[in-house]
Amino acid sequence: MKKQTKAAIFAVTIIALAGSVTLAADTKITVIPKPTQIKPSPGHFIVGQKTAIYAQSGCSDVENVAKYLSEQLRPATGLSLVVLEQSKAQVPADSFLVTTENSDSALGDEGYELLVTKTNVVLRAPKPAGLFYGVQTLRQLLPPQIESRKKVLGVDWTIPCVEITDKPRFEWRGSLLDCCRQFMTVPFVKRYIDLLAYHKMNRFHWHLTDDPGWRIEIKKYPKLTEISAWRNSGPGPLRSWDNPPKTDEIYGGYYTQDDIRDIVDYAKSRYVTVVPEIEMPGHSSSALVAYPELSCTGGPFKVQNTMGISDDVYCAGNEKTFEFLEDVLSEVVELFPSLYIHIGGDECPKKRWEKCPKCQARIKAEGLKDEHELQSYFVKRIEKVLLSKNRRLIGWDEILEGGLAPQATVQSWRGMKGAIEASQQGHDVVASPTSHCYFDYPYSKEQAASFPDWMSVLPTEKVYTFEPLPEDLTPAQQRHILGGEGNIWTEVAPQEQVDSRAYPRLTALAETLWSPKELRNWNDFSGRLQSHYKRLDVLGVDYYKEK
Ligand code: TNX
Repeated sequence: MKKQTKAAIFAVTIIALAGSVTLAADTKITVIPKPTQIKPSPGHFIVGQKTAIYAQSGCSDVENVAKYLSEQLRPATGLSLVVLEQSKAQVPADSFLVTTENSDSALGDEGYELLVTKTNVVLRAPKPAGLFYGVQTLRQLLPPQIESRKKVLGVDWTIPCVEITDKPRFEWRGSLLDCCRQFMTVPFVKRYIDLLAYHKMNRFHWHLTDDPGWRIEIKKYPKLTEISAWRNSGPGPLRSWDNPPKTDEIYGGYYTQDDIRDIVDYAKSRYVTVVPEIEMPGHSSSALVAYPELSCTGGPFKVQNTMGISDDVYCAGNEKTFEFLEDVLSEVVELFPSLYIHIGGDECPKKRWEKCPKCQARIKAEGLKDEHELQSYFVKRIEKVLLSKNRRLIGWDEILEGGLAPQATVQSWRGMKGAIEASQQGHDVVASPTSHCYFDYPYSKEQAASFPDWMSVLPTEKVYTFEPLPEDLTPAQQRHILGGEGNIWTEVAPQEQVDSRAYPRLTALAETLWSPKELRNWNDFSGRLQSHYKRLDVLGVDYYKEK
């Protein structure tokens, strides 16, 4: 690199650090998450009637990104930008070029470089995922009205001239959505995924089974959707254990296997991997309502219609439990291409196991010390099932108790302790501590007054301080930290409230997981967020308005 170029990059970095990059035409680059490197220059590119999109020839994934770009721009502009195959090395004037050719391999699987000049827009990336993220940046470089689904008149569709080089800090940038405590419709789930992709997030952690409802169709066990998916609560936030609902109104729902395939495909086209979560051994009582023979006591049970954790869990001494779960997981892996399958593993009360003759016999036969080791035995058996299907197990940090399954990945939620322990043991980690990543919690003290008392206050500014890499880890241990997740548990968040739980906190998390640590600056971010709100407004996101 030339000395001059280096100096220029340095100068721009300084400007970028100091605040939003201000351009000659008074256009600000307010992209969230903040790109690694931004070099603005005067002028802008105008998207108009004659603008074309050229895509590298012979690569369907690249062509799909080009088509996606055209589709994103069509409704608001009313322009149908043609997607053409690139035939010459030269980029014609008044066009976009989308290509994986001649890109810098150091940008990795998800990075991209974007060069906007007055004559054209060149988007290069080593891999199609990077091109997809380049398109997300382009959307945010255009006026906010670009997100309108209806034609907008009187707006100049300009993109400021700029050179952006960008790649993510972490490979796992996720969000959990709990569709058990509250059922969410298929279009809503797709929109949730869309908004994740818009913020360059790439994992949708789908919480599909829990005490208050089982939400995934399993062909071999039809009673899971006939019985376990429905509860007597009516709609709305769940009430507490000691104050059950005063109605018998049926509430629930489930996703058919066709729904799931549809959602998984949709997510794939947005470079989002859907990681399903099938809870075991605890948080599983909805399954026991339909199949009480899998419990320690034999039931009968009712689908829980309140918050709280059920004492009834899968019997760990009964072979039928493992047959059932193996069958369920066989159907799950057919539906979800994700390498990782989440098995929950959190908050499993040991009360039933302590009194259950079968569980006690298992402890004895396997030479286990106690019920914690019985849970570890359970998880290790399930890991073998997943490994035999070429999948990897991920579970909440309780799976550390009684000994970690040999190849398990740990999702740390009770602080970062689990993350540290697991990575020190050489295991991969996804970090989502309640302190920074629980977006079901209230934003403020005032809001907290009407929320369950286990929840602490989590303003966006605190989310922005989230650091997934604990300092006291060695570099080798740090490499085990894959990234993080923002979790939307929904005990008290029906579908219509999910937006305001997630946003703006997810925008802050997206930046902590994508952007270089050195660029982190709350004042700069909150300035960009003010502009970003205009985009969220047009997207129809009902974000929470923090004072
Ligand atoms: C803890 S996080 C849970 C969830 C609840 C959440 C509420 C975790 C692994 N378990 O079941 O919904 O707290 O904040």
